[in-house]
Amino acid sequence: MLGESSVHTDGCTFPPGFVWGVSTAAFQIEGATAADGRRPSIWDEFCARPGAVVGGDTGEPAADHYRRFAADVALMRELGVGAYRFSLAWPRVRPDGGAVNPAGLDFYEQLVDTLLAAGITPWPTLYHWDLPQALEERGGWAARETAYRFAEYTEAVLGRLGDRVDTWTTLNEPWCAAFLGYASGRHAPGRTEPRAAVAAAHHLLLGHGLAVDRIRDLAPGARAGVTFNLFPVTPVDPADAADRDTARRVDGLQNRLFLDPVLRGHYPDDVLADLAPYGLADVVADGDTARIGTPLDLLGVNYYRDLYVSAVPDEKSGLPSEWVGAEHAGFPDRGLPQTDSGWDVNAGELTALLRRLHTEYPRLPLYLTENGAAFPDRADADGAVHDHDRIAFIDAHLRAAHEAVAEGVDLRGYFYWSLLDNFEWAEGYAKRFGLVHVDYRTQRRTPKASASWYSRVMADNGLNGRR
Ligand code: IFM
Repeated sequence: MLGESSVHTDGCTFPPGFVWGVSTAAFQIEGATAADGRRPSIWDEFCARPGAVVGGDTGEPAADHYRRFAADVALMRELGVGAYRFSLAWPRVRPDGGAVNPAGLDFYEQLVDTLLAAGITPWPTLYHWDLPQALEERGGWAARETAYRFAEYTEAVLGRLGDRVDTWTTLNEPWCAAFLGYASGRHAPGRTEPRAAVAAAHHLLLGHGLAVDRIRDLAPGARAGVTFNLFPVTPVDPADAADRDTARRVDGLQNRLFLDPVLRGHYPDDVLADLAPYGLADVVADGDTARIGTPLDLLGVNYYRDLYVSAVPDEKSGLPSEWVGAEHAGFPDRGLPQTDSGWDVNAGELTALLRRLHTEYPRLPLYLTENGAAFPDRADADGAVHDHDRIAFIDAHLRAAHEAVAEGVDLRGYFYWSLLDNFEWAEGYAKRFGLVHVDYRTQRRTPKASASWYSRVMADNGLNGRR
């Protein structure tokens, strides 16, 4: 036991007040990419490049949520969703990174007010990867200036919504934004410049720290947090020094590069050494780490998979595996079941991850802000989807999360990714993560079997003894 806990393991019931939610992100569902003054983001530009996104898919029409948000909120209400985690599109709010576009803020104000009227807690994220293209043209996240523009964007959002939102998240998964965006080039802006990726990671974190300051100033009493995608890492051969060192490095770049400055106020020494050739120390100015380490109220954790690593470089780029994403790194196959994304399903490692966070970065409430899976869902003639694989996936991860809670880990919420099928970045629309099926031709929404199952879980505050 990690500490005193009043939680009973039998029945898999979560503590009172546990937050049950669903997650989405602006570019993945909104569509309407040219509406009401929105200007292009790096993802609009990336999607236009031949071969960048599977099937040539783009941010249009996505799930047309920009026009259908009221119906989507009504659907969430029917499902009994407690909190809705969504992101705001910076290119709607400050379309070129500069002047504010009031129409962009109007949209999010309506969304938030509609959620509040439906009794659903709005849980906004300020940055989920859609940087205004105009800022990319001035250097993107590799440029320090972008962190200051992010603070100004935060100011504009808080100025409008700071009086009615309780919990703010600054960034979603900065590892992806920095390393997939600027090193492997598999995400927008598609750059393959390792030094730029390292600078981007630091500037994202600096932007986070500056944004937290703005949140404190403009919404006193609101909670501020950040969301990281974190990975338990196991060496394939623990007896092999090279595999062990790969595991240390992968953990360093994918986990501790973000956790340590934010929660301990400094970069880890081994990561600074690993990244010395790529100039990490060169971009850290006096006072940055203090600003990045400004105290938070909660940590958002996105968990999809663990990593089972050995010392193999990425064939295409020659970069270390942790820079390109495990699915491209050529790590050995363990024979575990996999999702449609090719990700191993290993729920047990979620318990280990939560335990580690609780022990190594103590006293911070944790929320699972994303967990979910794409499966090759097949709709019947009437549109019904019997996605029992997704139900089994969520069930297993909730049991793993509950085990951590029963040990005393301060986990306070779970958000399924995602409410709707959506644009899965470089994979386009082919990968479906939703509880709700979207027919992209008609925009018809059909809740899958997992939606009614999850609706009961939320109502019961857990699995209620279900097997
Ligand atoms: O779709 C993404 C989301 O945008 C960020 N976290 C992982 C999800 C599934 O890949």
